[in-house]
Amino acid sequence: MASLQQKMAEIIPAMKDEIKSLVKEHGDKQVDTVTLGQVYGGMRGNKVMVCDTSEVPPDKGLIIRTIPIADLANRLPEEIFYLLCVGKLPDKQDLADLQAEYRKRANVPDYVWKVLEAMPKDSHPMAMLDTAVLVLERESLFRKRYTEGMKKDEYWMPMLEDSLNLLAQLPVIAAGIYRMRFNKGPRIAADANLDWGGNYAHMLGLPDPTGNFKNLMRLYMTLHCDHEGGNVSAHTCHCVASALSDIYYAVSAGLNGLAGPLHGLANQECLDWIIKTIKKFNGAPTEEQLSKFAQETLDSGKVVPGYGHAVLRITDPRFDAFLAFGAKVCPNDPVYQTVARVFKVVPEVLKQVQKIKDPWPNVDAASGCLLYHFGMTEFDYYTVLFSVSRTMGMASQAIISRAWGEPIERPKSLTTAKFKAMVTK
Ligand code: CMX
Repeated sequence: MASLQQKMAEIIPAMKDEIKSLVKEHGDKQVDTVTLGQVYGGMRGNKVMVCDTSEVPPDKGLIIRTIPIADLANRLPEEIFYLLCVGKLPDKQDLADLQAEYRKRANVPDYVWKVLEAMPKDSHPMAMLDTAVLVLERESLFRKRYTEGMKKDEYWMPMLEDSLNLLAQLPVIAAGIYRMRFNKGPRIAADANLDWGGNYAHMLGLPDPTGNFKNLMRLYMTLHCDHEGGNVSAHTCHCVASALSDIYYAVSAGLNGLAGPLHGLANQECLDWIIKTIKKFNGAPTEEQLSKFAQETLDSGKVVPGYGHAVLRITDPRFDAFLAFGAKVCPNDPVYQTVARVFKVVPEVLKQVQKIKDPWPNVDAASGCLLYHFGMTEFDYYTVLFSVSRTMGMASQAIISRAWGEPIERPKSLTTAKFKAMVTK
């Protein structure tokens, strides 16, 4: 057994005992109340899920286990996956072992490419990625072992094996989709000397004479890894996995949610918005012009993409990390400068709209301009990058849920007539 599997095997029994006795001793205690407004308002703020990999306090932003994301920005994504699963950062040997596991498992079956090639040429890259993950379900060790009658205590082990296989293959598939969908030429083979994020950048095939595109990919993969349990992709993955569906079914479902414009697709919308302003004003717009353009966007009934959040009430620390990276590598790029200028004016515009609870930028507001700087101008692809990273969070959450034996999710729904009767009697 390799070290991640070993480490998880060491910590899981205590975690299970803790949850079991917590629920046994305090299972009848109230932890939240639900208002009718929340029922009709997307369950915003209802504390009804468990997620031990990360949390997002509204005034702090993402914390992985106990470490704020800002303190992890220089870590490799492999280290982050280990941290998500185990609760501690890996040492040098643990990291090398995990990287070796990824290398060993990175071969993508031929039938995946055949299915992708058969899809219409103008398919959205997210539809291609989600399809590829679903097609790979054929490989699921969990499903095989479950059919053979494995014991409940062992469920998490093939979930971890499947997750490692999926994570090893995702950058290969995602880079292949980029090259196929945007006519970039044949697929590029992995470089055995590179780390997971660096290899993804390498296989995308964009020119990278300084190595900074690889650094951006490492940062990108680290920053997007997880965002607690209630966001659409994590929640969907969680719900599907609770039926004991394997990780391929569950992650593919979660990624379908990430493809929505109010969630992961916002990064492509955001850069589109920025480029539109640059085109409209023939170059990087002034603060006054941006302020006016933001107001026009609101007046036309659209959202300003990249701003606002269902949970956060501060500037997203992941946005800060991207902005700091841009200040180092491309401070004079007009698209980067526009993003930085938008940050100065848009919160003030959004603050004037009473209903908007969070006028601050989220992660999607800054990532696109950096991709654009390095020559990745195909906006439709951006959410695929987000997906490769977010699979770490979805997979680690699913492995942990299966390890403590989380039951199938089944909240209760009522008709509007029943709710009406409840609140008006
Ligand atoms: N521009 C315009 N209006 C906005 C807004 C924005 N950036 N952010 C919120 N609002 C509006 C909402 O649309 C909502 O209007 P209605 O009541 O008319 O429907 C109102 O303000 C209240 O919304 P809220 O409670 O502040 O925010 P929600 O929790 O409902 O929504 C989010 C959160 C992210 C969907 C919303 O802020 C938004 O649409 N932002 C732009 C899209 C975006 O950047 N999404 C990416 C989020 C990060 C991610 O998940 O990847």
